[in-house]
Amino acid sequence: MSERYMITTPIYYVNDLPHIGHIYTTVMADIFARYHRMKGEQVLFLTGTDEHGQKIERSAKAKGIRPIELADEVVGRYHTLWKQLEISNDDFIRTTEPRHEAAVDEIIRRIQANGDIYKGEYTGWYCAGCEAFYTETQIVDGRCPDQNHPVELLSEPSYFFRLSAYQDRLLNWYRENPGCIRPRSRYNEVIRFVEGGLKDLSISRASIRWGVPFPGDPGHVVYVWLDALTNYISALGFGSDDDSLYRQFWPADLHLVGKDILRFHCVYWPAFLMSAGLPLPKTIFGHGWWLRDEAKMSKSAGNVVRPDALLEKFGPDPLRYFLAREMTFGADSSFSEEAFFTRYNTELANKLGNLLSRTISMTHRFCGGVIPAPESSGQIATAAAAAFDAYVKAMETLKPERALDAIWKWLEELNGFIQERAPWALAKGGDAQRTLLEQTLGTCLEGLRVTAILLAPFMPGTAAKIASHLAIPLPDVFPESTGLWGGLRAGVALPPAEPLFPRADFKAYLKEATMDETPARAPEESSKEAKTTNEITIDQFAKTQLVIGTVREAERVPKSKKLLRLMVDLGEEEPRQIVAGMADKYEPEELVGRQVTVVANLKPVKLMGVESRGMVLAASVDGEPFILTPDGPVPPGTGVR
Ligand code: ME8
Repeated sequence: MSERYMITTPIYYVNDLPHIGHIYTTVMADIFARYHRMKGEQVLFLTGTDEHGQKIERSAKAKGIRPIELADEVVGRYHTLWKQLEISNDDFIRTTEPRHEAAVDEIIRRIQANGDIYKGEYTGWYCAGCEAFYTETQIVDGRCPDQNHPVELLSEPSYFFRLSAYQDRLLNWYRENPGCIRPRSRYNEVIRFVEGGLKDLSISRASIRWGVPFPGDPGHVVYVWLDALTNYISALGFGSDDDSLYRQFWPADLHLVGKDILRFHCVYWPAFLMSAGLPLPKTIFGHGWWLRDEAKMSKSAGNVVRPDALLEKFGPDPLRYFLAREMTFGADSSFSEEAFFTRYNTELANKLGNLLSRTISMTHRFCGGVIPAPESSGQIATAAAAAFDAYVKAMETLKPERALDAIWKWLEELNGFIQERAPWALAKGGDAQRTLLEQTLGTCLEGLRVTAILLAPFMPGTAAKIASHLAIPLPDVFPESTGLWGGLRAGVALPPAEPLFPRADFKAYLKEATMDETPARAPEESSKEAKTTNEITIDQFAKTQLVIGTVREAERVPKSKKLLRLMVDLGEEEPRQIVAGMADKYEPEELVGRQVTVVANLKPVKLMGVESRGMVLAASVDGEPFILTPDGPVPPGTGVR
């Protein structure tokens, strides 16, 4: 029987559409769920929505619809978004479902049977306009926070939970289980709070209608947090005839929540469970907040980032990657689109994407597109095992950003290995260098296969794409660290490479995002217009001298990140010096011997002080150059018609 692992997100309120904050918690939970599935464990990953209470009642009223209609609409948005983001939740619980109400009923009956519920008076600031109670901290200058109505101090009958009786038991639980609240700073924070003393908690409201009726007293509804927290067991069938999932999966291994709701999860929830005689969750992790301009991103602050534009442009993986990479799990972090583009271009496009496309294109050029066998052991195989061990250690200690660090460190090694071996130079060494060349490229391809396995929980679509580029499926389960290396299928033909992460232009994105009513014009449309207004005759075209040349020398232009100085043989007496902006993508050594298409009669210009007498043509995919090479070798100077 494999181990079982249960992970949850908070259930989100349906009075707001999801934003980056909600996405973050759910993506991180998904990464851990996928990681544990790949460990061969039986995973139950739960998310859902919190649909009862005053907030929802009021939001629906403001829209002139019933609360359940509002809930249905927002739940639809959540389902679509989780699908777009490849969230692999096993269940989605809604607090308005009968299975949930049955569990709330059952937990309250158990708490009641334990003598922890009594009837008393709830006193709060009542707003007649909203028909709602507010707490002292919510009211502003004697008025309600949302509508600015006057409020008055009123009491209503309420059921109370004897939270005060649980202070010592909670403190004992924290002390005996130092890993029950993570990270450590939050653990200390909760202990300090509980040491300060606990008051009994009002767990029913007579003034609200939208909720679960209080067992035995339908004039009250259950307090929204007791209702909501019970989702973690109602989804498992607790309180129903079939509670097999509850027996199999409870207690949860990890409740992942934002630090805003730590107290509910670390104080109220364990106390309710203790009173009901149920096991307590193993770990509650309170992660930090995404901030915007130093403030917590939230609907009420009006500073939320919605994911739509980024998801539409990039698909799920770059956003999943960015969220996991940019934030230290547990700490706060500022969200900025600029940081997203920077990571995307420098890490995903330039490093990972480029490594894959270079390795595959060299395999096509130097090995006829057939996968060569990797080295069976050696520096790179050892580094792969070390990266895997570091990655596992980081994931097991809830440090996902360190797991990504381990992957990047490993990719740097792989990159360094290619540079050192220089397959483009080995390719010129004839038969003597053949074996080394093949082993080098095989090792790089195998390294990329290992990378895909490690990336799978973070970027499932990208991992699958890399695997299909390498013509081999990803394993469902991590191999043992000793069996990680060597799964590549030598002798199999490689499909042609497609760019994994085309470079993205932040300025263009901003321009599009800020174009108000006018929808951004699709690139085909604008080029259509260019065609009709900028037509040229064949004679005009003939004025451009296009010729094929062979690169004889290549080096970086000093102090420039982008420019390469090429000496290109155009069949003339002397090779031509041409400066090309390709250093992001191509190593100088890779280009030597390669045939390129050149505009030969361009007026000379100086670039970074170096004269350029012509231009090397390349297809440009979002700024990433793809050199145009003839279909087969031709004599230097051959014209292009
Ligand atoms: O609190 N940064 O629901 P909610 C990071 N229904 N995470 C954020 C965030 C931000 N700026 N903003 C929101 C509720 N989150 C209750 C929960 S559970 C039994 C009931 C995430 O819709 C984070 O996980 O307000 C936070 O805890 C949660 O969304 C709050 O979602």
